[in-house]
Amino acid sequence: MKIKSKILIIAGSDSSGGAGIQADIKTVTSLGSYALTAITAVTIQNTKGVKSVIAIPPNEIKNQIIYSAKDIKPDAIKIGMLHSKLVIKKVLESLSKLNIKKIVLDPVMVAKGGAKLIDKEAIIFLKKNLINKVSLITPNIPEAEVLTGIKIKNKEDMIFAANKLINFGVKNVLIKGGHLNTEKVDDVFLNRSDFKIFTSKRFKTKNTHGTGCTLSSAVATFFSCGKSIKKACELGIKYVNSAILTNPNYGKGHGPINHLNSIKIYKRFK
Ligand code: PXL
Repeated sequence: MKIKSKILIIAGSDSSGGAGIQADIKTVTSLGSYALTAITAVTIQNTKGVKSVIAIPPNEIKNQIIYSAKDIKPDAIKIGMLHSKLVIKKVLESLSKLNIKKIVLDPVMVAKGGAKLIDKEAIIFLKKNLINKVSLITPNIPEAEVLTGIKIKNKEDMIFAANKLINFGVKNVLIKGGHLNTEKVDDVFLNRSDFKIFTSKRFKTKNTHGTGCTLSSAVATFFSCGKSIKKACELGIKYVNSAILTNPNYGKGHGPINHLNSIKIYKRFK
């Protein structure tokens, strides 16, 4: 198979392999594209929770981005865990040197078990300086609440919050409804001229670790290949749903999803 596009992933490492940069690389690869990476932090974790977070020096994050992406030019960028204001500053400096238009930001804040992956000062800085410079942001309900100050209890609140984010200067937003206690899952997509609610079946499983990372990487990949941002969201949601449905049930806590759901292995490698 010919490689379709190149994606630069800027995110944290998850040693359990289900979320973070591991989920991102698996997603980009399983959807037929090439992944290059800049690691922002190393988390030590398993399916039961995060044991520790080790920060990579901000300048080294910038160096990873520039040194690799100046050589192999990405078609799109996916940004995940950015834990401090200085890290965000260095990422912004790097982006201004690369001139890549397609950027998807997953405003990662808290891991599944509740561990904080970003500090307060960084959230304020991200809201002011980063969310309006990317193509799309993909907050979940708690992240959308923090970014907007709106308490989100239902679909109408999600739409209200999405509008507020657009008024902040965000180009496209996809608020993911998985955290609401609803029978089906509604994800709200909005920009200045378009609005769409993607409704999915809710799967009864604890194995949803890394769904946010996976979705934003999938959207970045489809977007990089020429799909519209809305279509890329639709296809990304489809990929994640299929990955949840076929999850391998690994570990004793919140297990990973099946990133390989899109892959067929040639007979000659069996
Ligand atoms: O799902 C958010 C997330 C992002 N990045 C890293 C993570 C997690 C959740 O565990 O570990 C590195």
